Amino acid sequence: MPRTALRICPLCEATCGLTLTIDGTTVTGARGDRDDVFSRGFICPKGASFGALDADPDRLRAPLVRRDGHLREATWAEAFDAIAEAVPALVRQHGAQSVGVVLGNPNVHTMAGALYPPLLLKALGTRNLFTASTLDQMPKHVSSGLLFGDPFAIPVPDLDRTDFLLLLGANPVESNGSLCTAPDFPGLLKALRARGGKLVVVDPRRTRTARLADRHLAPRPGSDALLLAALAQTLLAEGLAAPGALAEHTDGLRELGAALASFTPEAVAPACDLPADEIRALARELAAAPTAAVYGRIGSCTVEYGTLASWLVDVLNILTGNLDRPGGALFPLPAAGPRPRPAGAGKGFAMGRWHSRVSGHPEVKSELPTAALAEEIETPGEGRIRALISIAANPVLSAPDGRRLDGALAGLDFMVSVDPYLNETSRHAHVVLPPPPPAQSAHHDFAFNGFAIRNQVRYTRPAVALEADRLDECEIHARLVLAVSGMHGAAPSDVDESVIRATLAKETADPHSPLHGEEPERLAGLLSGDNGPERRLDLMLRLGPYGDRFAPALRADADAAAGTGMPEAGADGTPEAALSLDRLLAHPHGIDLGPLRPRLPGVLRTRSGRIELLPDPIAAELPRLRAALAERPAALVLVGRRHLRSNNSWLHNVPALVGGSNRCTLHVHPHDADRLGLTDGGRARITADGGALDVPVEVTDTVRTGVVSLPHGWGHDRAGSRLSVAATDPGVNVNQLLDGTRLDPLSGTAVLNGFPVELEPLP
Ligand SMILES: Nc1nc2c(c(=O)[nH]1)N[C@H]1C(S)=C(S)[C@@H](COP(=O)(O)OP(=O)(O)OC[C@H]3O[C@@H](n4cnc5c(=O)[nH]c(N)nc54)[C@H](O)[C@@H]3O)O[C@H]1N2
Ligand SMILES: Nc1nc2c(c(=O)[nH]1)N[C@H]1C(S)=C(S)[C@@H](COP(=O)(O)OP(=O)(O)OC[C@H]3O[C@@H](n4cnc5c(=O)[nH]c(N)nc54)[C@H](O)[C@@H]3O)O[C@H]1N2
Ligand code: SF4
Ligand SMILES: [Mo]
Repeated sequence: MPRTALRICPLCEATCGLTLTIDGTTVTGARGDRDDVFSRGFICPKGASFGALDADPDRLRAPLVRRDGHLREATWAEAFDAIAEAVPALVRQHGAQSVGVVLGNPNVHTMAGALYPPLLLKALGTRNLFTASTLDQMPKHVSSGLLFGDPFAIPVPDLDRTDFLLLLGANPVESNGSLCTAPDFPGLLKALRARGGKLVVVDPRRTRTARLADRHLAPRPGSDALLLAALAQTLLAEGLAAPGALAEHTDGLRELGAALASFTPEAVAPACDLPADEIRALARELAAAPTAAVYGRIGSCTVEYGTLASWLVDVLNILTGNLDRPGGALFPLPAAGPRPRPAGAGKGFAMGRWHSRVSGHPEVKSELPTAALAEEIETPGEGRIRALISIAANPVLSAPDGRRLDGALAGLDFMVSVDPYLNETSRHAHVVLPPPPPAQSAHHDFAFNGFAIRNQVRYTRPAVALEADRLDECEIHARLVLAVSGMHGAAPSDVDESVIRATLAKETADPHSPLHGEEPERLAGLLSGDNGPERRLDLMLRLGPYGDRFAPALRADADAAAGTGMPEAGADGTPEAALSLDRLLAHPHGIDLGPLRPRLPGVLRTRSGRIELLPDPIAAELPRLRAALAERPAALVLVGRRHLRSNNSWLHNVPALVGGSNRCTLHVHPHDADRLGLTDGGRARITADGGALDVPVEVTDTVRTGVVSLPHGWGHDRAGSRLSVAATDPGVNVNQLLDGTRLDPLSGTAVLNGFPVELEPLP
């Protein structure tokens, strides 16, 4: 008899609740869970293919260990023995920096990826950390770090209530949103318009999102910072800036006017290739909207002035008084996150505390640019990376100059990949540790609840029991931590228990905590959960903003002993919000914690305890932006694109998700095609800093003139991978066009959009 089970979808940031149909141990279907408190039944084609992805025959079933140059199946014990033998020895001989760590995107989609990498890094003591952030949202972390003192204090647009949404460089109808977790983003945009709100989309392509908009502006790629600066300048110059209550928490309002004075609409219009009148009109509309939110993503981050653009997004939210108010952009309060702290001065946000060895890139958030990984492996000298631990990452396709990185990985002394596939990156590993298919994993969104448009909390236990000979990914990570830290063979639960003890020791020592003076050991004994990760989730929920803080158990004891009650728990003071794992398990479709609420000034961790509107590193970047006004733009630049049925580099192996319009083709505007002698269905050679690619051409006016578009995550033609479906239509790796030198300097983020290319027809 088929049964059903719930599973939060891990395939994009929307985190939809799915109802899986399961026959035996096979997922035979997936539909949206109509009772999910957040997604209410929404599903997209990726979620609907959950079963096919889960059962992909190319998924690795057992660990692989390299012997005599060949990767062969091995037992888990053999795999971890190999790691415990190699890594500590390398560290002893060459130091902690000789081990690099790469963390890829799916780490934010697994519980393991949230709970263990910090422990792994601590155990290794390496500063050579590279993540997907420097191919993605690092500019936003930097701008939030500088403005608010906390790189994770990222305001999200209040899609449910806003009257005006200005959306730049994002295509949520295909991506389903990012740094804005909102199931059915397309439906929310339609609802916004249906209630009389306005949507303005800024994108050099007429995307499916742009087609939903009241207005679509198609500027020259890379010019968002200029456009946004001109919007801010207009507000300030025309007396339209109205920060309202924010003013009392904000420094630098007066200085901002002078800093942006030269970015008038007329000054930026040629570089943006937009009429000055239209920029001015947009600024006035933004100011006039009862509530409004400005939101920028990939197309405004992975560009030359990504940090400035990210900063200006929030400058506009502040100048219009929309930051931290309903209908504007608000700070979420996730259930498993820290409790809000009292307002006051914080430690501030420091960058550049150390630098990369070869090119001297400043660290940001303890990370170095992923674009610099290859040179850190290749360049001889003290501190060279000799071993790499890659978790859920495929930088050979996702980062600039994959060919160089491919070569560099091949030269490593030792490499571990935690990955379900043998792909372009993991094929270089000496040990591959495959996590189980997603139906066999529990799920909670530690990362995305912090960016969700509604506070809510959900947890799903494994929908299918873990197969024999499989290890849960949390256990894989825990064993990895033990293997590199000289504790090989200890129980993986020791890793979790030591975190629990350390957290409780800190909590009970805190005089402001209601748990001050309690016995950590006793509290640990009160935790529920079937395993280490569940116990840690229980702890985080109970200590979190809506947590019960152990009140029921302690109150029962206290009442019995002395009759003194514990303080009421929960953000809204109601026992209903008193969260714990047990409470969550009793609500399989999740618990709604309400709309986002204002959180200022409590979120601020700057040294001043105020919003620092014009921080020094930003002010120092503005002259560079000003200089861009005089630069002659390249004749042809490239931007990316995402397809609804794709996900970065790893979903091309599911037959239902590839083919049709999801192909690796170059979009070229008809005028450019005519000018260059290109034809629809023909082929072209595209050349840039990092190399040349031969690509099929699709002539379409959905891309503006002077811009071509090629998706990323393709190029599945390397020997030694095991991706049989993807290999039949491999596509090309767009990132081969880059040599890794183009970075947004403040954040170390690779410029993946708006770089110059040349194009010629192929016979
Ligand atoms: N040109 C260009 N390049 C880009 C982008 C772009 O827009 N344009 N986008 C960038 C962005 S935003 C990102 S986030 C990066 C993403 O790039 P990466 O961080 O490299 O992530 P993916 O390409 O998604 O590869 C994910 C890897 O994780 C593995 N995996 C899948 N599920 C699991 C799991 O449950 N556990 C584990 N351990 N592994 C798993 C997959 O097999 C795959 O090897 O790409 C970036 N690269
Ligand atoms: N289907 C699908 N969904 C995904 C992913 C996927 O690969 N496929 N990846 C996931 C990940 S890791 C992420 S980070 C998110 C990203 O989610 P989004 O930020 O929505 O990313 P994209 O869909 O790439 O949209 C970026 C848009 O920016 C435009 N653009 C390029 N350059 C510029 C510019 O200079 N200025 C402006 N204004 N626009 C520009 C591009 O034309 C493109 O339409 O999506 C996530 N969801
Ligand atoms: S929108 Fe994202 S989370 Fe929802 S079903 Fe699709 S891939 Fe899964
Ligand atoms: Mo991403």
